Amino acid sequence: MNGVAFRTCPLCEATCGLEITVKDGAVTRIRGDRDDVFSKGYICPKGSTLKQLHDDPDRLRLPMIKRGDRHEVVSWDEAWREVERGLMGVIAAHGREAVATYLGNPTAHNLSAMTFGRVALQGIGTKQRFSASTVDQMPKQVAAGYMFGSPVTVPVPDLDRTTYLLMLGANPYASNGSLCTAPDFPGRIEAIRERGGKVVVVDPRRSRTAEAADEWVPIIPNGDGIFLAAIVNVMFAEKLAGVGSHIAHHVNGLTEVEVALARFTPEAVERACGVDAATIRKIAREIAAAPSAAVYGRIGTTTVSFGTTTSWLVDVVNTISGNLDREGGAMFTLPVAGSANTRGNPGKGRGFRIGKGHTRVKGHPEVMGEYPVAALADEIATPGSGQLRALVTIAGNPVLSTPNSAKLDAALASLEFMVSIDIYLNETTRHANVILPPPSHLQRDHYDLLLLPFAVRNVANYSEAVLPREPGQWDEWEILAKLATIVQGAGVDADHSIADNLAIASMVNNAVRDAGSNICGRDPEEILAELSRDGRRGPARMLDFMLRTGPYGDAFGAAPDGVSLDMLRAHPHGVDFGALQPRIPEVLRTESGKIELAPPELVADLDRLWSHVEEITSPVDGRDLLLVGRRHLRSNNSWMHNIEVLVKGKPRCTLQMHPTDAATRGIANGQSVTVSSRVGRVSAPVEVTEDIRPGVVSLPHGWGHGVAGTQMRVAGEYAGVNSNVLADEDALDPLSGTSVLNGIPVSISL
Ligand SMILES: Nc1nc2c(c(=O)[nH]1)N[C@H]1C(S)=C(S)[C@@H](COP(=O)(O)OP(=O)(O)OC[C@H]3O[C@@H](n4cnc5c(=O)[nH]c(N)nc54)[C@H](O)[C@@H]3O)O[C@H]1N2
Ligand SMILES: Nc1nc2c(c(=O)[nH]1)N[C@H]1C(S)=C(S)[C@@H](COP(=O)(O)OP(=O)(O)OC[C@H]3O[C@@H](n4cnc5c(=O)[nH]c(N)nc54)[C@H](O)[C@@H]3O)O[C@H]1N2
Ligand code: SF4
Ligand SMILES: [Mo]
Repeated sequence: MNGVAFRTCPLCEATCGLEITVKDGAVTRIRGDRDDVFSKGYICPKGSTLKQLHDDPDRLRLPMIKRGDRHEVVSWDEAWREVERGLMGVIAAHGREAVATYLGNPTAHNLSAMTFGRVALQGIGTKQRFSASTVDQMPKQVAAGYMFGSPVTVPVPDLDRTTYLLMLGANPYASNGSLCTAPDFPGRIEAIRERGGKVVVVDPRRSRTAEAADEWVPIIPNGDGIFLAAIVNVMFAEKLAGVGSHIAHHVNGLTEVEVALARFTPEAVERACGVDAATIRKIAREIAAAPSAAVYGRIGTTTVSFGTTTSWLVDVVNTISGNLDREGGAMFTLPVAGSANTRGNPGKGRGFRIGKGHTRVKGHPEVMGEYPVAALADEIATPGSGQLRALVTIAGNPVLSTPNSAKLDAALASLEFMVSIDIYLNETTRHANVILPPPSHLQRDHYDLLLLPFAVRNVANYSEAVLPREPGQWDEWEILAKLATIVQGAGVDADHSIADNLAIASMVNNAVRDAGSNICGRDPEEILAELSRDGRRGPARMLDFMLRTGPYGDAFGAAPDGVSLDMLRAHPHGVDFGALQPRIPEVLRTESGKIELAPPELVADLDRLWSHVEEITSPVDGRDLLLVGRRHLRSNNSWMHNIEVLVKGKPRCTLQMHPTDAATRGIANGQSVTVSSRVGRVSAPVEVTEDIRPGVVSLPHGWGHGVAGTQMRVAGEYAGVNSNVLADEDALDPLSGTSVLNGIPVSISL
């Protein structure tokens, strides 16, 4: 094929449009698509490396089976037979609850996984589900669930219209943003300042984002909860609080919040959060006085022990400052392909609960149908009834991404059977009996089903595969459907399109019976026939259904100008449905039909939060420093380190340390030191820098390559160390099961 193709970058949450030139079947150039309705030509250094990723000789093209301590390439047929033997063997001997699943981050950027991941999980039929959510955003989802009734109803800062942005624990100059889909996030921040607004960044490190802001507030790690509690306190005490007439009738619990936070005065919390009372008061007054303001918290506020309560307080400040659901404040996207908050009864629902089950060994509650990944190693390694014997990983590398990695690494080695759907033989998949590789990112269709619902504009963008699949290569949805078919006991020869047909039929049947659907009462057969015309199947068929029944959908003819997959195909640069619009009360799914500003589960956590105020910040057993993480623009969690152009140059896996901390310990720049926590130790070179708060050190995650049995040559040359060897699997936010990955007590030895 020759020509130019347009495609959304699937690597991070920014969803940039790419312009890809193809000559004689090979990609010759990738640059930003200037006509993309959302990204307008913006691209970061990772976007153009989709070509290198596609060409990477280490990227798996064929399945592998582990024989002894080596992986050998096998045919798909052989791989499927081994999957059946292994998984059905474990199920026959120990039942379905002996099989665990782990879904990694790239599933969120993958149309196949977003549509057929569920099909695979239902096929496996286990409640032992784990994912990267509990080392990431789960606290935001739990807080949103309690406040707004659905865990997908997370408000996003209205970046393009706000006049004041308070950002905590996020570094979009490196990450390009998260749970706030905004291509060229840095440019959007700069625009706030250009139009006379103000940007304040709260972070123990002077990140690139902090550098670009008007003000850097160097907080003590895990201090954000009490810092925000004090901001709320000031707003009430100084009579600055007011939810605004636009939502006043839709808020429960305003007085309860005021009372519950009465003790969190700036003077009470300043020592524990490291931000002086005067600064806290000033920021509270600035937010209240700003024509519009948005508070936004991310990884540094969620992967801490008060993640959920902090995420709640972010939106309490947004609400009581009158900025929730209004232009320039914190708003709700209206997703084109629909979501849980566009379905069902507008304005009312069943609310949100956790704890439908508990983990066997340590009793952690279920949250959103899964258990904390921090519990996975114990559940595998602890003998007894209910012990996990098999694991299926889909696009995940938990050995580098999750706490007490050394323990998990050992536990994976003890499994009876493991299957990984992955493109690399890496630190995690080296334990897999079978690895099933999906096609490369350029060989698949794309739509950001999970990320566009958190975008700062209402947009839709569908892209078709740029390169064809190699003969015999299974698409990722087919791998997932086949896995579901096999694990349901249908045998390796059964046709996986049965799983596809059943799944779409069930979606259609539910919609025609749903009073809130735009196809309620229609003939399901007619809808199915229309969807399947021209042989359409798989994720494209499901996406077409979601678009047409979504808030802008064509309702299968009832709204002829509405959206369908064909309509998006005719718009390769995407379709922009405009800036965010107010959605309260329609977006709410609480039982009361109101915003619950003081959910009992969160108010109850305030005693624990208060104990943090009183805690003397003295060293724990000599561990006198707090470790935090960081990201780099040219990196992507653990898995893009095999691309030379991204990893070459100065080593990035360094331990950042303030000059005072280095001097008191006699440490020179570049010197290698040992970092120890309760659970492990690693050695890393020190990078002495003023850009970090004294008492805090920073090591990035996702490194620690070059392990025996992996096949990632470049990553092995830039191995670095695995920071999650230091993360404690027992340190969790109890409300969401999310691990403490920031603010880990550590000590340094030479
Ligand atoms: N200390 C510390 N730890 C952290 C974090 C932190 O900030 N600090 N961040 C946490 C966060 S936010 C996250 S999201 C997690 C990530 O945790 P994980 O999702 O477990 O890890 P990733 O590094 O994203 O690994 C992705 C895996 O998917 C594979 N892959 C890539 N693309 C595809 C694809 O299209 N299909 C398939 N099947 N496989 C694919 C890669 O080869 C790799 O094995 O890490 C968490 N861990
Ligand atoms: N280049 C690149 N982009 C990525 C990724 C990547 O690995 N590389 N990963 C993607 C993923 S999966 C995610 S979830 C997003 C994450 O996106 P972000 O949330 O923006 O994550 P980070 O860039 O790690 O920024 C987190 C910041 O929190 C600070 N911090 C640490 N502890 C605390 C604390 O207690 N309080 C406060 N206030 N700050 C603290 C850290 O110093 C750091 O600057 O990025 C995504 N984009
Ligand atoms: S910012 Fe994210 S979406 Fe945009 S080009 Fe870079 S990796 Fe791709
Ligand atoms: Mo993440």
